[in-house]
Amino acid sequence: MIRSQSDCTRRFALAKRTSRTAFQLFIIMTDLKHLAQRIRLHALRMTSVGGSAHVGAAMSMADILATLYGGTLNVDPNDPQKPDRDRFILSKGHAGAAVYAALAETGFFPVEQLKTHFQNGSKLSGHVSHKGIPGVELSTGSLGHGLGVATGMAYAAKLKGATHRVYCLLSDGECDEGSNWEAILFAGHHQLNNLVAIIDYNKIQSLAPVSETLALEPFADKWRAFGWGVVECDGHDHAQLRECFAELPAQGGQPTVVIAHTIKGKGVSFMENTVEWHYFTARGEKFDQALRELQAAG
Ligand SMILES: Cc1ncc(C[n+]2csc(CCOP(=O)(O)OP(=O)(O)O)c2C)c(N)n1
Ligand SMILES: [Mg+2]
Repeated sequence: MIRSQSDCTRRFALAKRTSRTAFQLFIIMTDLKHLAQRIRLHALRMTSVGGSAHVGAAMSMADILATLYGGTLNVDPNDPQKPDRDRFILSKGHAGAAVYAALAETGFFPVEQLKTHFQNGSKLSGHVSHKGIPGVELSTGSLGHGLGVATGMAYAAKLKGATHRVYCLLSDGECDEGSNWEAILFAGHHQLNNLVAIIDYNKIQSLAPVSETLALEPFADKWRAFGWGVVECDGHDHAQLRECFAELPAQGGQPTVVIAHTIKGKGVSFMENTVEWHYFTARGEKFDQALRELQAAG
């Protein structure tokens, strides 16, 4: 069990350096579960105290973030700007609370700072910002722009002969925007096998299901048709996520998309699979119940 932030950081560093026994693997899985739960707990508190929205969006992607920051990304909290670091861009910037939580939990800045989220004068804005926040590569919030930037970064890395990867986490609703499909076309054409798109496929957008707003299916086929390697997984299963990320690129000379099937609001019973908890803020009895459920699971 992760007892503290430094415990968590030390374990992941150790696991990265050593060859893993079954026991070590068990420890990693346990740690990822606890990291994900801590991200959820922070996101709940941050959005409630600050009175911001998008808690369901943060819960949905907590396991993806835990897997990325818990050993997948080549990033260093002690040297956040090192040139060969992997780049991570959150395109669904409205769920920035979860990224701030993941960064704080893995040592990029003090966990204490999370308490300032969405307060006047705070650097931790509701939509994720890179200004003054180590570990954040790009401010986002206007949907449909993250993948275009990530694609440009991956293209530039290729031209320079750099070996790092560029990861971009998108929402499903944002895939209704045409700007993404231009980036997808470009990345396929240029065979950017250093680019990884991850879709938080929770099937719900802000006011309605994605299938009723502008349907994406057959989603995987569309990516394949644009020249991407496609892998699908349960976006709450750390072992499956780790496996997807361990085998990049999915197809030799192609960019990869990981379509992660998720549940919006995952981890809090009354938030799961609901449209309302995209914008609602948990207060009073709702906050207490959510806290109890997350603490019991973690
Ligand atoms: C260009 C743009 N239009 C509208 C919005 C307002 N908005 C915020 S979140 C959201 C949709 C949320 O659903 P989804 O994209 O599926 O993300 P999820 O929260 O489910 O991960 C919208 C339309 C925005 N942020 N940017
Ligand atoms: Mg969605």
